[in-house]
Amino acid sequence: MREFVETLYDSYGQLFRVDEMLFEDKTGHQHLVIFHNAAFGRVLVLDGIVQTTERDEFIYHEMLAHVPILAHGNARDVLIVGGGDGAMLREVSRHRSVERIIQVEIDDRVLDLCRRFLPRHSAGAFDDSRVTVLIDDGLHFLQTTERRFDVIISDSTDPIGPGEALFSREFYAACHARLNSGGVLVTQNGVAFMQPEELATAARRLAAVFDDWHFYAAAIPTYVGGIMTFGWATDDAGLRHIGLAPLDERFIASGIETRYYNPEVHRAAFALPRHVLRTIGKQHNESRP
Ligand code: AG3
Repeated sequence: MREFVETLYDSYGQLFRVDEMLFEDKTGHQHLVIFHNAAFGRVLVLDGIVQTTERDEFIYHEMLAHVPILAHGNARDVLIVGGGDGAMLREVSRHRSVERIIQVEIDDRVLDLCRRFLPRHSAGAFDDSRVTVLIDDGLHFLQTTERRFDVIISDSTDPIGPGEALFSREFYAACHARLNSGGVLVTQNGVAFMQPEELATAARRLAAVFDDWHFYAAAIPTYVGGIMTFGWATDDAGLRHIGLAPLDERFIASGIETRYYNPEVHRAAFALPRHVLRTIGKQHNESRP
């Protein structure tokens, strides 16, 4: 393979030059490819869809980890569903105030191969004593565990293949049931311009389960087609409207160095363009509490 063409969309996509093919195989769950590209570094592809690259992964992982944890302000128990490359775990574990992190990943081969070929993603986070990694289906785990969490992060693939269950009403309901009061769920919901139906479906399902829900956004170069939206769901409406002052205070106290996240970006990310609002069935951004 000298070039990789992403197959997510029928009539539009992105092409990478494969400068070095590092690994290609079928795991029990999905087709996995890791290659090197001069512009993006190492690239992980699952079932023909780019999951993460060394160059731009920080945007996605910082926004899915720091926004909920800093908005919450007192997160001790964090659950990561999916995220086998380990970068979400790396960002979550930067919060010294988090006491326990459980990661549930369905595909153990993704974990092993990413530790081997994408070591900068996890950057040692799997060795953190606060971390427990379970190989399980995320929905099954949530429906059977007795644990509760302050923050749940769904770091999934698209709703095709093994990731599909992580976009179901049952999954959102199971997350809701396992959140402590004041807890928050964040989810990966694809590129709004290219995947409006997926987004609209997620909005309806989150709305059916949580008192307060919205989406927030970031542009990630290798999730092509415009801004990606992240789901935000909680029963505590105040979390979404947290002011700059407390965020600044928490962010500084955390001592975390970021490359994308800052409190202004955090707040601004919840301001959605009108076509996205229309897709999720809202009239306005509800940016004032
Ligand atoms: N999971 C999100 C991949 C989304 C790709 N989809 C897309 N472009 N619509 C990434 C896992 C990183 N830890």
